Amino acid sequence: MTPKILIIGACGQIGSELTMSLRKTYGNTNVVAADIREGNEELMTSGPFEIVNAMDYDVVRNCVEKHNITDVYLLAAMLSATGEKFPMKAWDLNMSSLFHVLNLAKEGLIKKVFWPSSIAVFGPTTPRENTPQFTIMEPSTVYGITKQTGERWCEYYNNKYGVDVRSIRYPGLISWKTLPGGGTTDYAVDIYHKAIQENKYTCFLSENTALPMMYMDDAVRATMDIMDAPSEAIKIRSSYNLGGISFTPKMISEEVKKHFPEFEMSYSPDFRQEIADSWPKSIDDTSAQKDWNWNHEYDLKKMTNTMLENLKSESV
Ligand code: AKB
Repeated sequence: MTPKILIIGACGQIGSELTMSLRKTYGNTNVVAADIREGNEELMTSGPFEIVNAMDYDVVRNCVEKHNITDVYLLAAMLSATGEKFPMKAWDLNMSSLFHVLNLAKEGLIKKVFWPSSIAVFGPTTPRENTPQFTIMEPSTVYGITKQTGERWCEYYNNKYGVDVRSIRYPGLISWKTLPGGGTTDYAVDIYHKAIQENKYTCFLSENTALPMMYMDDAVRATMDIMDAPSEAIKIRSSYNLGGISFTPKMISEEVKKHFPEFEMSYSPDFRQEIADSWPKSIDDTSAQKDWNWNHEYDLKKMTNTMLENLKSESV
């Protein structure tokens, strides 16, 4: 049976690309995009679009009932850097939206839930190299605390109420279509825009700060694959580690220099440095590989070529 999908937070960095991929696979009319604000023309006109405040249970429920939704992808969230500026808002948004969707699934109104977690669930006491699936988790950001708490609740709703919830710990995501907003890994998107516009970039992290990252096409594929997998294959109901590529600001600037030899990178670390220093440098995702055949495709070189090609053709 074709699912009827609702994406909450469809106008954001992941949502805008995931919505179009899901529409391609399941048909435009079967994928409802929803957000608190309007998005780009293509997203709003290629299929159903609704204004939805993810914190308002009645609005979310009405939308689910109106469109006979079976699967919800909940992407609305406040990310790590903005979360540090507005801790209570981050907690309210990230937790209330999750409870609304989990409770709709518990009541039997929807069948399947996707909820993204993040490498932010890890903290300064976590082993930072090749971070295991199961390890010490003491997140030190509000965003990380919401994601860690959310993981516990997802697992609880699955164990106690049989809710079919699936989740991935996204690394930093890199894309050219929609800008990220308020994250610590955003530098790895900004750098490409600034390389094209100004041939220079001042990075808010120091040159040797390694973080796990992933190109958007891989992240979208992972999201669709985990949702497509048979329920019994999904053995972890908190959230799966997802590795991708690990690189530093210096490594990405060297890759950019291959395209723009005059490109200049400087460093001016701010409050986001402390956040980055509390996160893993690289991730072990063998559980995802084993359970639902995950494998990433993009490396730093291929990602840089793709980013610059697309941003260049957009700017002419
Ligand atoms: C952030 O930097 O806050 C996000 C994330 C890693 O979850 N990109």
